Amino acid sequence: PIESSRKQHVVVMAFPFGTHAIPLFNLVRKLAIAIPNTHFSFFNTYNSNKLIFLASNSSNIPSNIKAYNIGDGVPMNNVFTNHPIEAVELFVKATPENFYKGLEAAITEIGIKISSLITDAFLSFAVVISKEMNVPWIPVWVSVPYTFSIHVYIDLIRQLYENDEDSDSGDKTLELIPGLSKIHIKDLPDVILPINRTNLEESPFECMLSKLGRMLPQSANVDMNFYQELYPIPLLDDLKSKFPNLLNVGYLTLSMPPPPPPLLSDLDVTGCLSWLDRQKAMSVAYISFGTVATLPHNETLELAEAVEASGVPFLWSLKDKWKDYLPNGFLERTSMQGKVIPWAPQTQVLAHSSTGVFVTHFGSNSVNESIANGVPMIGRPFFGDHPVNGRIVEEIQGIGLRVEGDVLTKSRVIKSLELVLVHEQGKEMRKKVQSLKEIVLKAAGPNGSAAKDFKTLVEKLSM
Ligand code: U2F
Repeated sequence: PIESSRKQHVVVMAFPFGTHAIPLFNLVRKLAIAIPNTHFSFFNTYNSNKLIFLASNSSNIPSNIKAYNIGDGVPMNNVFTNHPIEAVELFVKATPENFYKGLEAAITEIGIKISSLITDAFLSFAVVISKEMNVPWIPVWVSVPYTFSIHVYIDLIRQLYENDEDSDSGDKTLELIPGLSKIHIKDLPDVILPINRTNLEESPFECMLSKLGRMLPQSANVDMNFYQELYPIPLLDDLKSKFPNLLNVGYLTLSMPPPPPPLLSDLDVTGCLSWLDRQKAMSVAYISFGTVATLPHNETLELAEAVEASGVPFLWSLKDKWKDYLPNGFLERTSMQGKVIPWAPQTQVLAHSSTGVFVTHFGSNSVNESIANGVPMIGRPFFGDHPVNGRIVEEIQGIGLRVEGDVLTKSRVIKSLELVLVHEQGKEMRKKVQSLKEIVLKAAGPNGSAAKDFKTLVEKLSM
């Protein structure tokens, strides 16, 4: 055994898609620093581990974390179609056997019995592993607590709405669920209600997610990528009554409080931060649709035309392979107005005083980062939790708007940009998001609720 002086052995299992593994890893890194005599085995696929370790500069990784690559389920010589969910389905089919293999390797190598199992909450089979090993299961919910609650209530929601054939049933709201009365049926992730999707048979991934509502209550603790102070009271009370050990450890893709400004040379490979330095305060539209969604060709055209016609300075994170979707001559014509870059240092961009609005897909981490930096949003949701997040931003928090019909057109984008950047309504949104930022800063401070909940987690793991 290589680590015999270490007392505890925490096994961590990641979900290697979207921006799930990074927040989980950031939590584990904080834990490893807080409990140096505990060993952390981090299981994730090779590709996702590669991304994390590139992003976090290996010298910053505590020595009591060891990463293991587990199988991604992709057959040899597999040719992917262009559908992002394909890799997810192959991975899910390979679970839990791929994780069991990792477990065997880690137990042999580390030589210490496992004391706790922390996993991405999506991995619902973890409850079985935790029972076999007689250790507590601690799921981490990366999305917002509202979607957590939707999964907890999946059976009730299905019972009430599954066979609802009313033509306006999508507009009904989840009145019966505490704190969710503004969420519409049509906002729900596809997996919740089969009427929302075209294929009636559940795929392996959907099957895994469908089980969550029954598995999560068997966990020891649930950790949220969220702050207790941001919940509507009915949602918090309800979840606390069902999950007395609910912990809100704060936004996990951000260092809170924010670190001092980075050395530009480290981060600003594209020059976007120094470009932002030259723009007027709160004038720039930052555009990014996250790591998974692809904006359709026609909407890319409409968005580009809108941005150009509006004259609003813009910074657009757009992968090189999608640049061909831009209108002819767009890059040349707008070279003084904005910048298109393949990847942005998003948290620094949102923290910059020139950024005035975030045009987003409403991915959970993006929304968190926008709130933490007090930036209002214009959103175009795609799938999963995006529509719920958009509803919260627009109707519950009032800190942004969802583009009409969830589809970008030139006129809708121009109208939305004007509304947020110029009109009184936009100023209201900014005020509200600024006050949420203040709440977050306080909650994330040394005496805030997130530090308290983190300490509780550390104590549980050290027992
Ligand atoms: C999946 O979401 P995504 O990965 O598409 O989106 P986010 O949760 O918003 O996370 C994107 C992250 O990538 C970073 C950004 C976020 O931390 O700061 N980023 C960046 O640094 N530079 C760029 O140019 C672009 C992005 C999924 F689609 C959603 O449904 C889920 O809500 C989400 C979390 O579960 O995972």
